[in-house]
This record gives sequence, structure tokens and C-alpha cells, in this order.
Amino acid sequence: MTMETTLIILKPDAVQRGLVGRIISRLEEAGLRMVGARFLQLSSQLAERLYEPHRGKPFYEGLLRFMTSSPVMVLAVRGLGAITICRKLIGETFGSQADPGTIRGDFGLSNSFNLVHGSDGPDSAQRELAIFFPPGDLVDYERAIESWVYDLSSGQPE
Ligand code: 3AN
Repeated sequence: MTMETTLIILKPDAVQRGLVGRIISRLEEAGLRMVGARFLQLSSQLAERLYEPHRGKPFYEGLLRFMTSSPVMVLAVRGLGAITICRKLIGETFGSQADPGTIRGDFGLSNSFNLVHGSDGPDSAQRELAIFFPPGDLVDYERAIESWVYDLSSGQPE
């Protein structure tokens, strides 16, 4: 596994329902490290950039309306294999199908209001992070607990 950074968005329903802290806790408790954060209401332009790959799909217009309807919390999250790990922590796309134990499975029921976005691969992570965090904006730092989150005895985190 390699050290990765992924884009996580706590969507308008997460903010309105007061779940921001609990969802961030899920990521922190797993050992992931936050390296960027922004709280903002998405403009149409930003939402269109983010969801460019979905342009033209039946749910696209509704998705843009939802994502611009209220503020969101945008996070850059770092860890070994962070992209896949975050997708697993988030759960299946539709809240109604997401397993218990996942964020979507534990906190939601709706298919369109599904609380969290997480980049689905290295290319989308890079593209999506660049939308919200200009070069140099992410904050790299050492955590005191790092050697308990990862086995560092080989010199590489494992
Ligand atoms: P995920 O967020 O699990 O990666 P994607 O990338 O397939 O899901 O879809 C992006 C977003 O579009 C989803 N988070 C969800 O909000 C919305 N979406 C996807 N498929 C549908 C659908 N069939 N109906 C309504 N919204 C959808």
C-alpha cells in the first residue's frame, strides 16, 4: 500500500443533520490523518467541476441542486491506501444498500442524500483535490501517535 491523499466531502445532509463531528471521528478513529479542510457552500461552477464525470446522467441535475443547497465540509485525508479505505468506511453509494458499520449504513437511509463523497481512485483523487486545495495548501505534519497507528519498525509504515 502507498501513502495516499483522498478528497472527502461531508455533504449538505451531513452538515444539516449535525453529523460532521461524528463522521470525521470515524475517519480519525481509523487512524487517517486530516491534511486539509474547508467549510463552504459550493457554487454551481465548483459542483459542476466536481461532478464533471457524471454530466448528462439522469441524476446529474438533482445531484448539483443537492450539493449546492447548503454548506459542505471538504477534507483532504491521508493514510496508507486512504482512497480504498475511505470508500470502505463510507459504504455503498445508496444509503439503503450500505452495510451497517459503514458511515452511509449507520447514519442514512436515502439513496440520493448519502452524506459523504469519497474519491473513487488515484486519478479522481488528484483531480478532485486540485479543485479545492491549490498546490501547497495541504498541511503535512508529524503526529505523535504515528508509531502506534502504523508499525514503523521496518522504516516504512506498515
Ligand atoms: P459514490 O459517491 O459512491 O462514488 P458515484 O460516484 O457513482 O457514487 O456517484 C456520485 C454521486 O452521485 C453519488 N454520491 C450519489 O450522490 C449520486 N448518485 C449516483 N447514482 C445515483 C442515482 N442512480 N440516483 C441518484 N443519485 C445518484
